[in-house]
Amino acid sequence: MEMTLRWYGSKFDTVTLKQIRQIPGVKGVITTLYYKKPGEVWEQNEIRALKDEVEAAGLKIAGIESVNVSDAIKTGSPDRDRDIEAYITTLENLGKEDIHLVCYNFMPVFDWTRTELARVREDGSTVLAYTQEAVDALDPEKMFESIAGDMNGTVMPGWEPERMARVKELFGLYKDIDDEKLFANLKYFLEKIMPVCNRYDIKMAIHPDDPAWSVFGLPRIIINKKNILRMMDMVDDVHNGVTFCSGSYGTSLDNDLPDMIRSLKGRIHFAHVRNLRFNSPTDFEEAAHLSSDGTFDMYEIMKALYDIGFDGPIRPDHGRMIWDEVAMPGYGLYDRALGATYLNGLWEAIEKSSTRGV
Ligand SMILES: [Mn+2]
Repeated sequence: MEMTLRWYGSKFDTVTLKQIRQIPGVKGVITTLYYKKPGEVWEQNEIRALKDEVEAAGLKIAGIESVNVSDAIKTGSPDRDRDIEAYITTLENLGKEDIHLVCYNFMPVFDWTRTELARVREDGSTVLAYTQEAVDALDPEKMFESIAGDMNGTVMPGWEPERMARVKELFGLYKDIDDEKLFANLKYFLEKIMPVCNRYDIKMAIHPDDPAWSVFGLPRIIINKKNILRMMDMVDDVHNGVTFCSGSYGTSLDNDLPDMIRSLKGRIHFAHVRNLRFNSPTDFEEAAHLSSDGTFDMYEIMKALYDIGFDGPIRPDHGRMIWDEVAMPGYGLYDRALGATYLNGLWEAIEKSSTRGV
């Protein structure tokens, strides 16, 4: 595996490339053109400029997170072919710049959903948290307002103010979309982009829905082993793959994470590894990466990735806010650096004990 850190670009991120370069073992970033709207083409010169900036800092672009998929594609509206054409051009331009991994998601209306962005833990750190009770009590149109004040002046992916101003309209677009239609629209999209992915060897890595169940009555399909295997089968091409995000699949305690990893051998192109602590099955908070701080056995997760021969980029995911850092919730430097170091330590131990037969 290749340890990386997500980076939003110098205009949007509080963390610098220099800081990332100084985290032991981190050689690459997972980045994006954060200002691009779904449906817009990423021009090759824009990608090149981003690449030059990353390389000048002694790092490489290990992959893109994300090239966002438009609502027209997700809902299968008449405009979708135009947006798919733009997506294909973007993939072509990424391929020409030697970038071979693209993370994306197929979540309707909301990206990942949390009800608190700064829950205070017993050690004074703050974390993102979710309670189903809070969601049930909330008007979805007020969701944005309820969390906007906690973003520390940043714009969180999927929670752009201009998008959230259209929430009512977005709900309208999805009113006739159920799980089956969403699966069909995903299949249509994947079949259209597979030729360009094959031509440039671009691995598409779908990010799971978070949380892994329906919120506000919207369909959610990338949530469990059954559905993700269905997706792998419906477009059976190695370039149709998965971002294995332990924190997102892990929101459902029915998901056996190491078992899911083993069942996706050869199709996991990117891994997000983080821990959650469950206070009840419907109340979880994002813990430190360390196994004992949360609910997941992080050794078993890393061991499963090792056992299937995972060799793609991996990154620590949302971190706690610690040491008085002010950053995008989940995306500060300090706790993610601790996470990277811990995951590197687990990997080294697994690798050495496997190859030495101890
Ligand atoms: Mn993730």
